[in-house]
Amino acid sequence: MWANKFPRRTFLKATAATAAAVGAGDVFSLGEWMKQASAAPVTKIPSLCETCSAACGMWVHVKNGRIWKVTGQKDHGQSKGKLCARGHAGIAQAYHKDRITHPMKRVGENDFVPITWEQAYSEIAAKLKKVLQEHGPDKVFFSHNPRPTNAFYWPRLMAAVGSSTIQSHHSMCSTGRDVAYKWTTGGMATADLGNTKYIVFLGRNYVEGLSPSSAAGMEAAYAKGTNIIVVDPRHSNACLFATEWVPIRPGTDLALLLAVANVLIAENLYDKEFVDEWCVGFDEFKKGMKDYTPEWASSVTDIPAATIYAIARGLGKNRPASCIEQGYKAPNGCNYANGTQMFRMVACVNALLGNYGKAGGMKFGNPPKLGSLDAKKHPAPPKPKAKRCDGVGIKGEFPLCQPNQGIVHMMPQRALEGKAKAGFLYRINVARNAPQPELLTKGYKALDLFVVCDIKWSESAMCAHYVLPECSAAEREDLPTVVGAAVTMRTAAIDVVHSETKPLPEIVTELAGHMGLGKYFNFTREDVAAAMVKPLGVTLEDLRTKGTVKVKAPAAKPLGFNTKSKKIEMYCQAFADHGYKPVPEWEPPYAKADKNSFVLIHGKQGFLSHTTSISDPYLLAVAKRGDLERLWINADRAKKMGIRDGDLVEVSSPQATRKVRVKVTERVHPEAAYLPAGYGRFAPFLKTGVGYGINPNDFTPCRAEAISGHAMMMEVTVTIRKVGE
Ligand SMILES: Nc1nc2c(c(=O)[nH]1)N[C@H]1C(S)=C(S)[C@@H](COP(=O)(O)OP(=O)(O)OC[C@H]3O[C@@H](n4cnc5c(=O)[nH]c(N)nc54)[C@H](O)[C@@H]3O)O[C@H]1N2
Ligand SMILES: Nc1nc2c(c(=O)[nH]1)N[C@H]1C(S)=C(S)[C@@H](COP(=O)(O)OP(=O)(O)OC[C@H]3O[C@@H](n4cnc5c(=O)[nH]c(N)nc54)[C@H](O)[C@@H]3O)O[C@H]1N2
Ligand code: SF4
Ligand SMILES: [Mo]
Repeated sequence: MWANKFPRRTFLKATAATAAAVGAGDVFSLGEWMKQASAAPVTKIPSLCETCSAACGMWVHVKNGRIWKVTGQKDHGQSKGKLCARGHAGIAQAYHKDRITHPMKRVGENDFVPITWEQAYSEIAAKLKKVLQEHGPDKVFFSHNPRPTNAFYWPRLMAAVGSSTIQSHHSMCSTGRDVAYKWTTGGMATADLGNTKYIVFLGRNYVEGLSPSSAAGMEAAYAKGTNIIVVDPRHSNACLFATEWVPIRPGTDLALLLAVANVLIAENLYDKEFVDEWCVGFDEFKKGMKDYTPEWASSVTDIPAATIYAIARGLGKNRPASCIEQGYKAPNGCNYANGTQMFRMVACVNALLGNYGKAGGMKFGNPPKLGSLDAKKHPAPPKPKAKRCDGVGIKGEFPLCQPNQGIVHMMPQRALEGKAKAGFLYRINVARNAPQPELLTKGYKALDLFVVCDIKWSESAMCAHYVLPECSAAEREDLPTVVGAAVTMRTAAIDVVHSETKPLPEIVTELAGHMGLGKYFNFTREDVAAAMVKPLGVTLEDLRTKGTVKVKAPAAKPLGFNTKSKKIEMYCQAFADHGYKPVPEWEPPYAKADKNSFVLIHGKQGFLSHTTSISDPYLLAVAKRGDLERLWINADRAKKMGIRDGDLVEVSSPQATRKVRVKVTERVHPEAAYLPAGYGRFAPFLKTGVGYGINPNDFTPCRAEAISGHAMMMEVTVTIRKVGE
């Protein structure tokens, strides 16, 4: 790029000078420099990809102190030797134009000034103390996308402050699923795809919502003839490896599962012994399923009754090597009003198949256990007693939501209601990734203190009083973690690119010091890391050279369920106690299309992570080349509306109106319009990808589902009309 800015006359002069210098035997020539630079040795440093939660093991190849390329670690269970496009591109974040290079203080609308770390810490500490004095720790919250290092440091600081509102990103991701499993099976079991004979995916898309190993696993299962049923209103790329695509009306998977249970029971295809031994409440459950026939479900789901019978019988006849895959975000992790009960049904249908702990069924993980700091030498702060400010665990609000997940997307609303006063965000961009960004932005700005720690500018950072710049993944060593029966750790591949950025452990420790809470941080990150790996017989040096180190798998645990009854709760007493239906019943989604409207669904594209990677110039180029930002609408409906492929349309809901081009296709249910999820950023400080494509969250109101509190991100109908250029 520099050559573009190089005036031609200077360039000619420089070339002549270089030629003369080379003639005189001087090594200073561009050609010589390039030869030396490319011949420079390459060092391979183990790291972990930070671009999505799969955290694949990678080797960073470093040449002349700069990142040259990355490759996947073979021994790491997520990457298995490969990385996806996002991983290859994401490592370049270190050099990204949108990096935050100094601690910043907001002095006006979209107006920030750089300050010193010392000033940032002192001012944050003073303001936080004021909030604590005036309102107590009940009104302080912390939200993050948990990774090993921040999951250790930030909650410890929050506990020291006395706050108990610690939230992960899950209310925008999988809280519906996680709450349902917690109260039904005591935790999440995962499908044994390699050994199953018949598997049903409910929207879950291993090929686009991916890790390299998930996509490869699905391909391998398909190649060996596994029956793979993909239920999705959209023909997603997972259908490449599906025996059958079953299009479904958005938000109605619950009805499908009620009918599958009905058939398994009515046709005696369920595993009676397993149910007798391991389930509670089967009689009530059986009674509850009685009227949910496939004929009934067909009218709700728009799936032919014959297909529903075929799915139920396919599952029943192949049990226990058959299952409903556990799901993630799709379709109900956080997407529809009936999400939590839908996932209760996934757990219950798997129970009817008696597949828990069996080959080809559902298996619980048994990870090796990491150690922790010696509590005598390094006393942890006492467990905070403060009331949470997101309503979690509170009777009448969200008593059954996971306390380690919380309800992150409702905090701006709670700030507007005066229920929250100070907030800290780490590695999370709620203002863009949750519904109704305008409201979120307004709410965050209403806080007395709002601090965001990120590596790049984001929509959330734009709302903050203080922005703390972390150094990027390639520039830091982090705490170890386990993956399968192995330990893995990120190590620093390059020096920090911007000298004023810091790794998180330093930031938290120094901030704690300014709060007068330094006694809870009397250790280094290395001390913590060493304590974590010690019981597994691994050293930090092992990890720094090998990246991922296999350890002995813990002895297999006998089958068991971590619920109150120690069984699978087909009838859930806790649900009954809190006024929720103890046996799942049909509840329609809020959003229903009519002849003038569509339910707006969305989903991942394999080369983008949420909305962040569209700011990568290479991935943006891929999107632009393939017109991949388009809204999908069904060909028949498009024809009736006079809309042709490539037309510009206006999409409207009560929350927003946006313009986008359409992809007219047979690959989407007539009542759904599908928007790829990774577009439409608006933070004014971003230099790449801003304003390209549109974000589904703009259309959806910000609300919390009744049981688990998730964001119901697909509960919205939109109208679509063709507009001129
Ligand atoms: N490329 C990429 N991969 C990722 C990520 C990423 O950002 N990018 N993020 C990671 C994360 S955090 C997550 S949570 C996972 C998410 O992984 P998934 O849950 O597999 O992915 P999504 O794309 O969110 O799922 C949306 C799918 O649900 C379908 N769908 C919509 N409504 C319904 C419905 O009513 N019923 C059914 N059956 N299907 C429906 C959509 O058409 C779409 O295909 O992906 C992970 N992997
Ligand atoms: N439109 C849309 N909305 C979505 C989704 C979507 O695909 N599209 N996906 C949904 C799902 S499944 C999820 S899980 C959530 C995810 O939502 P988030 O948890 O917000 O995840 P990301 O968008 O990946 O990243 C958030 C922020 O982390 C910052 N970051 C990256 N690396 C680092 C680092 O090393 N240190 C620090 N301090 N910051 C870093 C990024 O710059 C970014 O601003 O979004 C949900 N919402
Ligand atoms: S799946 Fe891709 S983006 Fe996610 S961690 Fe692995 S390489 Fe990185
Ligand atoms: Mo997610």
